[in-house]
Amino acid sequence: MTSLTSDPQDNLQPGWRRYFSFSVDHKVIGTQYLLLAFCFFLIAGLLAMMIRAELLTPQLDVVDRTLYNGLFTLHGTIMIFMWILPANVGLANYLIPLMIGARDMAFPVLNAIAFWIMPVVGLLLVSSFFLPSGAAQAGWWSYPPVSVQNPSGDFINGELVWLLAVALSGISSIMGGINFVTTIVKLRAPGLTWLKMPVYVWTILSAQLLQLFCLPALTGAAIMLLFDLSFGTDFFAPFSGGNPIIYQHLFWFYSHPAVYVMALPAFGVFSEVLPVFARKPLFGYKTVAISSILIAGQGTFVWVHHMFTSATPNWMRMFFMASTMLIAVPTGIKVLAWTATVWRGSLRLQTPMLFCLGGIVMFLFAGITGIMLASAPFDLHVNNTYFVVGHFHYVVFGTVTMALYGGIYFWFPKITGRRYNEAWGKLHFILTFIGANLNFFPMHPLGLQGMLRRVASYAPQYEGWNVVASLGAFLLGMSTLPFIVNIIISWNLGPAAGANPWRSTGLEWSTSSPPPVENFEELPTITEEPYGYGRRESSVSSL
Ligand code: HEM
Ligand SMILES: [Cu+2]
Repeated sequence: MTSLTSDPQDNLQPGWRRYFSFSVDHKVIGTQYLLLAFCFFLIAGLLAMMIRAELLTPQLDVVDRTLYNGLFTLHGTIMIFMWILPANVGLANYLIPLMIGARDMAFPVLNAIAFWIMPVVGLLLVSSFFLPSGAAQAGWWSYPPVSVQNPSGDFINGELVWLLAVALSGISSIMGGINFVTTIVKLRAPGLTWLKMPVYVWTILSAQLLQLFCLPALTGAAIMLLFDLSFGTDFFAPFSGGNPIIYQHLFWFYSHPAVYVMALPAFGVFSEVLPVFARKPLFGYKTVAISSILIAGQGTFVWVHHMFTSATPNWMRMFFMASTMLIAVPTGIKVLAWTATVWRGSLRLQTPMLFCLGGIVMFLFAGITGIMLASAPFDLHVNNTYFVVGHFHYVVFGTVTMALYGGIYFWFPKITGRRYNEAWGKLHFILTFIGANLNFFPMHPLGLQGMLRRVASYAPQYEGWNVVASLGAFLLGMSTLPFIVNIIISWNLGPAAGANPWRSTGLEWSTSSPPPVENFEELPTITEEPYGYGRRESSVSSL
């Protein structure tokens, strides 16, 4: 065993001030990512409330069409690039070195640089609303030809700022990918073989390999599109001979796998939380671990399911329909394993567990509508309708945001050294679960009845379900209040948590809360399999 000395480079500021400093400690950076991402979650949520306020009635009454386009474009973009992705990176940054028994990430300075790019990305996106020509209006996918039209003639316009922001966030994420993959491959503690790694580490490895492999396609495409828009090139602009379909391929070559970059860490959180609150080992650990790599591998061969209506030849539709449906296999394995893990367990329904169970239920629903959409004949009918919007919100909110909440509650005692308030946590869960289903379920019947997405006004026949959805959205907006109050008060005044309040067997719980700068007093040596609940219950309770 190697003993560790503290690193003079860590420059830890006292108290909250450290989160505003250029720290290279992965725990500070992880928390910085989480705090930044949550602020932008609130901003994008506010944009969603404005969208839902407009959709409360069939007429155009709250905003004008130009602003509405900017609202949904920036809502989607900020939610993805400034909430889900960086929040996942933040949690992983905090946890990965602790879970593999390392003292930090492989490249701490690169880690800090990758983080500090993100506030710039967020500011660029939000500030674009204040440009004379307004924010980008081409939707979060920014398809040409809409995205290369510049009716205002201004050189600095919303679309240009949008493209810069997306390219920058891509550069930050590629830096992160290099760092995570190197850390997991090279810095595992002695004895931590591949098949002893916690499932969360497997999911982050899979997700970050996808970032490295696929993200350059989007970052490159965004830069090329920027040239088309601002410097008159014609890669994708159809009026001068460019090919807009190539842009769609490059966009989805990343943005489908991006769904797994967002969802795999959520699967990791479910796999960590369930065994602790069911007091049972994770069912089928090895299969669950390997299925993450399978999902990532298969996930790079399905992107054309977003392009069934883009003049795609039939053979291609058939291929991508089949490849998409095949992903249900490794995904189904996970759902089965989670079900078997809680089956006949002595469940403790505390807040992290509630969010994970709620998230799995909503993921099951998203999986079913996903299989429906994978079928090309069905997709031809509902493409560009609210059915699609409903489906992916069950993924990005119902699954990933719920898992993030669950993970934040679960690791809150580790990060802060304090306990959160359980009653406020449960209230938060109930409001969120009801709000989310009221908000996103009605989108499915609306889509099946033909209501198009990205419209600020609609035919009166759609009003009923839209009222339900908007009320659900406002409830969802309010649901964040007990969370914010709980986090702020508990972080300052909560009772001390101790090293291992959940009596978990995970390595991150074997060090103090919060962990010392160098994470472990001594580098641990790993001898046991993960998830020793039940098997090792007696030794655990002596902790
Ligand atoms: C907080 C609750 C949320 C509400 C009330 C909400 C509501 C909506 C609505 C109504 C639309 C459709 C706008 C339209 O087509 O006119 C939309 C689009 C979208 N939302 Fe959300 N959403 C929420 C959370 C999220 C989250 C967590 C994500 C995470 C990625 C997300 C990502 C998107 C994306 C990518 C679009 C598509 C934008 C586009 O069409 O270009 N949303 N949202
Ligand atoms: Cu996809």
